[in-house]
Amino acid sequence: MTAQYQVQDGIAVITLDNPPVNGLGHSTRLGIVEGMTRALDDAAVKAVVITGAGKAFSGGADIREFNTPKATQEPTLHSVIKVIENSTKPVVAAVHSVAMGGGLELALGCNYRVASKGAQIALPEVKLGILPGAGGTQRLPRVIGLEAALNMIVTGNPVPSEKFAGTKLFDEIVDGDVLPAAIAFARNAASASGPHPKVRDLKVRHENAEGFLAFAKNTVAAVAKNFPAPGKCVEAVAASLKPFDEGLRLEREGFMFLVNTPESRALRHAFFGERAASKIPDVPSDTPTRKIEKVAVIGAGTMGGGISMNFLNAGIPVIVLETKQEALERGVATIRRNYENSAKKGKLTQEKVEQRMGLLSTTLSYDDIKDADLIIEAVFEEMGVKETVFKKLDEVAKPGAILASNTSTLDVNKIASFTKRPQDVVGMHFFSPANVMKLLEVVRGDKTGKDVLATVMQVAKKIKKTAVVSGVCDGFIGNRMIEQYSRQAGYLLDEGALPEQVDKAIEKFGFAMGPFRMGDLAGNDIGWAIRKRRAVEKPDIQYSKTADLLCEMGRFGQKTGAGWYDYKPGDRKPYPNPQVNEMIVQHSKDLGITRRKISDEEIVERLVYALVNEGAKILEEGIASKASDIDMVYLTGYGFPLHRGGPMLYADQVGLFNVLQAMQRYAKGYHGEAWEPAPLIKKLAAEGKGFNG
Ligand code: T1G
Repeated sequence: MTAQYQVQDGIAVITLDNPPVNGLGHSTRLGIVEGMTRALDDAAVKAVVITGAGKAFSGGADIREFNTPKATQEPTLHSVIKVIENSTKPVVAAVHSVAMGGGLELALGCNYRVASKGAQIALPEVKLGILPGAGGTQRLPRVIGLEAALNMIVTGNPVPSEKFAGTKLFDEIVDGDVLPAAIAFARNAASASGPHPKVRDLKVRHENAEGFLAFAKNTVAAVAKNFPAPGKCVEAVAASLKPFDEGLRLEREGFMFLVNTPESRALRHAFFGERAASKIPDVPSDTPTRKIEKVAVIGAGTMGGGISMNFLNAGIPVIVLETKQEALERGVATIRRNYENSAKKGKLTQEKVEQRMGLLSTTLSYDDIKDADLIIEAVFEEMGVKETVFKKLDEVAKPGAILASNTSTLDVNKIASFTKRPQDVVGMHFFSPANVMKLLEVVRGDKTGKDVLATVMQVAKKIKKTAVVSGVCDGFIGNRMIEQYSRQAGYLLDEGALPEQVDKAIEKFGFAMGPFRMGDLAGNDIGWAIRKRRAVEKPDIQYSKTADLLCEMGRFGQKTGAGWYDYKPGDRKPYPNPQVNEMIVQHSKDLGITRRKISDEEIVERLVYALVNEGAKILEEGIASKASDIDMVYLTGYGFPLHRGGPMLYADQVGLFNVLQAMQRYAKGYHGEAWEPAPLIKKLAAEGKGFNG
């Protein structure tokens, strides 16, 4: 049983003990009921206290049980709470550290609640695409009021316990150890005559509930267009104005609807995917890590500056190395300007700006970075330049320093070979703007040490990045897959589509930005240079020539005010350009292609399945160790819609059999060679399985 029972001088203490966060899995729920039964059967026991071992009271229902028989196996959390509410002896929740989701609902089922100051209190179910399913939407409004409860449930955000002082949520809030206080409270309660209060007996009062709820419903509908849960949360909380059992029934209906939605599966997939990404199959979680107390960044350009900010934000000193003083000054000025802009928006205090800038130093000499624990180069993306830098680093960096390259496609093994310490070399591929994008691709060289990987994953968490380990290949995970996506986008133009139709179709699917708007933002000349390099290295890979023709027109994108679209100064809105569209139509003629009407569905299938197919190859080659890693790359680095869960989960939801059918259809069309299905897709489709099990 993952709940302990002991009696302390007439007070029974039930301790949830299901590491890491006392998730209310079936065995824990059983343990609580067994403990309650023992307490009620023992005449010497006058009251009961429920608390949690370790770092949480309870992090809520065990979300790993969702969509498995255990989730609904009795005693369900509802049944556990009913046992507590029917207790003839007072039950006190001793809440510390974290009480979230079902954990808070469990506490709300008790007669009394004592909390330690600073405990994080939340009903975060909405972030998993569901709603509090064990009475939270009915009991929370009864103890903190309709508006405060609705806000907590619709946002899912944690609130420190002391904010609820004076409400019926907590009868006492204590500094320090909550258990002794709760036991004393229970002893007092036991001496008082019953009946002891039940939250369900309280009434929700609001002077204009109807008006408030109508406003809330409209507000939520406006911002949650891809997610059904927030709207259902409003409906469930509105039911708290009805008799308790009716409200509970309506809450249950809402929960059962949401838990089976694809959006909830996507959100739960992302929740676990984020955590699973930090686990590297052959790197034990107790691998010793190196201390990182001083970071050096080589290059004060856009990437170097953004990279530096991540460490400054985490309170880690950074020294930036450049070759010219004016480059250093420009870089530092950009960093300061970014912080000042955040301060102007109220996101940062001026004191914090100065504190972070105070951690930044600069130099023109490699000698000044020799004591850095981690050195990240963000210099020009050309192997010769990398070679010069890493040979120099090999000379000056102290033994044990981690030498990281921010390269976005170059061979990290080759870069490591420029040093006598390949075990200390790793790729840390940040995404622009590096101080904003959450994704960090950690590129593992053949010789990269396991402790180096463990250290970089630890540092990534500290600088609030979602780190995903990639093997060495051209483009690692994200860029290798986007290559195939871009190829299909170009082919669609050759066959009959125009940029605006392609972008609109995939943005309707949920992407933040379609391929042509993205090209204009990133710079079409970057892809142009890569295609020229590829033409030499991989002549068999064909692309639509339209992107090259566009660059030959000097239309590099927003930076030149014109790309696939036109742009007006100060306006990032894309305006279709007749000459570009004429060029595309003319190119089809030059190819002898009779342009055809292409459906939005085909556009979405070809762009997304191109990602899926390449992702499957990346999995087969071991470049990525799990499908959820690929999904995390796309959710955090490429604007893939969160409500779809990432390309690999989306393919699972469509069904790999159907994905394969579509790919085989496209294989008969224009440049069908691009649709050779990855063997893994054929295998899983034949077995009726998905990438994520
Ligand atoms: N179930 C199962 N595992 C969980 C879990 C949960 N609820 N919460 C966390 N974990 C795992 C997590 O995967 C990781 O595992 C480890 O615990 C540490 O997590 C009926 C139905 C609690 C604030 O949404 O917000 O109750 O990677 O790295 O930073 O209405 O975890 O170590 O193997 O995040 O200290 C509602 C989700 C559930 C809370 C701790 N509850 N969790 O943060 O550690 S639905 C939640 C969190 C529900 C009821 C409904 C955080 C945390 P591993 P961590 P942390």
